[in-house]
Amino acid sequence: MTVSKTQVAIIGGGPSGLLLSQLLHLKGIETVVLERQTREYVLGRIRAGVLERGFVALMHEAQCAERMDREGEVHEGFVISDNKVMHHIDLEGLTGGDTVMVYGQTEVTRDLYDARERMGGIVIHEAADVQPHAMTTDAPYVTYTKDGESHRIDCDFIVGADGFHGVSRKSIPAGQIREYEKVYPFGWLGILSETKPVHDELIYARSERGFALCSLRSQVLSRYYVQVPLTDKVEDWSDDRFWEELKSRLPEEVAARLETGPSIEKSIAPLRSFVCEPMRYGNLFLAGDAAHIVPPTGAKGLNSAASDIHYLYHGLVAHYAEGDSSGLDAYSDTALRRVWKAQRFSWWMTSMLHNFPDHPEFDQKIQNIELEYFLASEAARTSLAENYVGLPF
Ligand code: FAS
Ligand code: PHB
Repeated sequence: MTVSKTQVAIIGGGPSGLLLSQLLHLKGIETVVLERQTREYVLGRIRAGVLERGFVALMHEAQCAERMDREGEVHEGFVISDNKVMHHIDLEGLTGGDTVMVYGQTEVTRDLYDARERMGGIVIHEAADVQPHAMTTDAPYVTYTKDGESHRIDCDFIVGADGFHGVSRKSIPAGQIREYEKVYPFGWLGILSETKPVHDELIYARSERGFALCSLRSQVLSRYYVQVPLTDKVEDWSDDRFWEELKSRLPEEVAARLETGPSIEKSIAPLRSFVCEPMRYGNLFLAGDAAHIVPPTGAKGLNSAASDIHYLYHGLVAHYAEGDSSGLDAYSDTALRRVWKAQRFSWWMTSMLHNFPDHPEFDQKIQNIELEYFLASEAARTSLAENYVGLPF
């Protein structure tokens, strides 16, 4: 077994782990990132598309924002289509100037990988059997295997940035954490197509046939979703069937100009809300999807990971630079306060825009009037807008 040492061992080479590694590096703090997949596999996953202003600021602080600023699209608003009537949500006007950046998670992750490589970062891919140890001692360590060789990394802190299905949260003794979960009775069927986006802003569509979302990655790459029953399988959905269903959920004038084409990615994601409390166990800190999951309706998944990383980064810098561990000690409570606000918004957007076929009639009536109220009230739209652009860190 080879033994090495670092200051912060990070499990997971997704956006959370890579962003933290990059930020800490710039402050002279050593990290090692252990990722079980190949870089190509990680970059092959199609996920988030909308970045809050806080995430954009962190990418600048990480010196990884150059391509995002060049190729990303700043969006000043989005559209809610309520039974085919379009309502513009003026994010910039309602928040006094705040906007969001449309730039895919795949590109964020690519930029972070490139920066880590450019700056000599240690990212170990295809690290198998990663396991945190001695988490409640002052000498925690992580073991893993690669190419048949066993390795151990001694460290001061371990960060579990290994997503919902990772090993970190599952390594915490059951009695030490509480888990909160809500599973929604439907999923999102998403496709990526090399077509011109149907609208210059995102369209969140509520229709009698179910929810749909029109998004984009660039002016030549579109991302679309439709709500589907949990029983559906991707193979049930030909491209033609997808396009017809999407059109049926959009206003006629939008459907008429929809450019269709072959899907270059097609997948169904289940929707769940999940939070693990606390987000710390001894010297193991959980961040991002390892600690919480939201339905993607409010575009808060990746953006909730960003605020975790912000708090953890500042806590670790204060610890190493000033011997002040108050940020680390407050991390879980501080992160969870913002996580739960993102949970609330994601649950609310999901509850308001999706069809719940098994809901009692009273709930259906409340859902209808909720959207009608929010679209008619400037105060309500302001609340929606300030959550969508991202609450302050
Ligand atoms: P990630 O899951 O991205 O990264 C964790 C990394 O850890 C992975 O690369 C994994 O391979 C690695 N790992 C796991 N176990 C390991 C182990 N034992 N050892 C070593 N490495 C291990 N958010 C949005 O805002 N909008 C969306 O539209 C959206 N769509 C999504 C669709 C899907 C199918 C999923 C799963 C998520 C989606 N999300 C979306 C949320 C998503 O963007 C996450 O919030 C984001 O990936 C969080 O990043 P990480 O915390 O880095 O976790
Ligand atoms: C996406 O572009 O993938 C996307 C955008 C906004 C969301 C969810 C997904 O709320």
